[in-house]
Amino acid sequence: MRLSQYFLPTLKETPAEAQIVSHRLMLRAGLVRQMSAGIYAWLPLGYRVLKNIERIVREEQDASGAQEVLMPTIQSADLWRESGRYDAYGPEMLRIIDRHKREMLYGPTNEEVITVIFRDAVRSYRDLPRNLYHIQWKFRDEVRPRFGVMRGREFLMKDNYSFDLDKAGAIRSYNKMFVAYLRTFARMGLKAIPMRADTGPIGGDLSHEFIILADTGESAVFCDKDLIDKDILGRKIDFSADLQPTVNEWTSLYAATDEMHDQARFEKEVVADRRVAARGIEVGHIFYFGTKYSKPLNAVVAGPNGENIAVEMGSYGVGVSRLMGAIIEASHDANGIIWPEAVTPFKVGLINLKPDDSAVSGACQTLYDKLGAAGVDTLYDDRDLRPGTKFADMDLIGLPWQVIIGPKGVAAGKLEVKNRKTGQREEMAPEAILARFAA
Ligand code: P5A
Repeated sequence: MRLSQYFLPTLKETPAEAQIVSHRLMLRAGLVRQMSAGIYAWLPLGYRVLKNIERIVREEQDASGAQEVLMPTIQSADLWRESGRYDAYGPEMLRIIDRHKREMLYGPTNEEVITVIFRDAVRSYRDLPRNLYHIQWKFRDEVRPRFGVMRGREFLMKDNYSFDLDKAGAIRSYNKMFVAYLRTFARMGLKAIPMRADTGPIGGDLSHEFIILADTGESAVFCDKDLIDKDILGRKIDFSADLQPTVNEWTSLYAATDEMHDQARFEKEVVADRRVAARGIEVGHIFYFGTKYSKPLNAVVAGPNGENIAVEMGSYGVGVSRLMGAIIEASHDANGIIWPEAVTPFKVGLINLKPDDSAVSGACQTLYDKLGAAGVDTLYDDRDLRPGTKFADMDLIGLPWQVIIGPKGVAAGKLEVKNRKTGQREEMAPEAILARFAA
């Protein structure tokens, strides 16, 4: 993509309304624009990142055996009356009346809808277990939408729902999601720590929040430092095997959000120099709630002896749009964003220092074409602007690699490659650059 033709409205000034760094950088780097309180438009650069985050979430869901569906955003109020949550959900629910005076709502979550889809389709225990997910916009009329996409009113969530015959099966499904979540966040370059959590309006008695540590996080959290150092990506995970031992490795170490925290237990279980008291951002939340929805909505299957059994359920959420803010909170410096390679909108930023010099522009064009042919996503800054402006913009938008091309480098046959994260610079021949990034 040529930057001269790209829709990238960066801002020089720091927007006054943005209180935390990720929100400021998302506005300044031209990723999103606020349309109303807590409601955002995604601009080309931001939308590319959102789709990359979504792709990682999807790949890990598919690998765990979950199946993708797409449910509507608008739901009927009657359905929520059946489950008993219509009144209980309160003012966070955006209620809508259609032209026939029917009461509708913009879904804040989908337990009711999926339970009914399942109920109307599945009759026998032989059809269990099932795990269905979708990636869909939600609306919650938060009292205080803030921190940009981190606490929005309209936001993108991956949510899935598991159906099992008994509690043991439901725990197996829960464990699969637990491990899939560890993998999902690790692939985005995040250290997400599962913490015992409160279940709130979703319900149930077993629940973990996945929290990344950040000073600007909304919740106070407490954990064993060993959890921060644990690695999941180095392991081969077999989702058809018993995952309880893996889950136990994480859950046996102390980690709790504010509401669940027990200071005496914390001090007993964790030696002083391993106690972490910090702030965190919740990027995922998983729940086991048994028959809370299947009973009132009558989602039953015939068991092995013909008896009716209400299915055991869990639900699992990832804040897909929130993750963009969370990743920036975890990865930035004074000059701007530093995208992890896994989610970056473009891998390489190519900077032309002298667009009016035909040798320089020729060298840029050749490398740009070759990178494109090799499948390397490249943003080419071919604009007629001062080098200083280009350097600042490229650092601000945070692509992991910069290739800087000027008259000296072209004459010497060596181009400058800069690593955005470390700031390290290398002189490399164009062929070597190509080989490095195409790999
Ligand atoms: C689990 C999936 C649920 O809604 N039902 C379906 C369960 N859980 S949750 O914890 O309420 O939300 C799941 C994740 O969604 C993100 N999230 C938000 N992101 C941005 N703005 C918001 N206002 C918002 N509210 C929730 C969080 O990442 C949360 O973990």
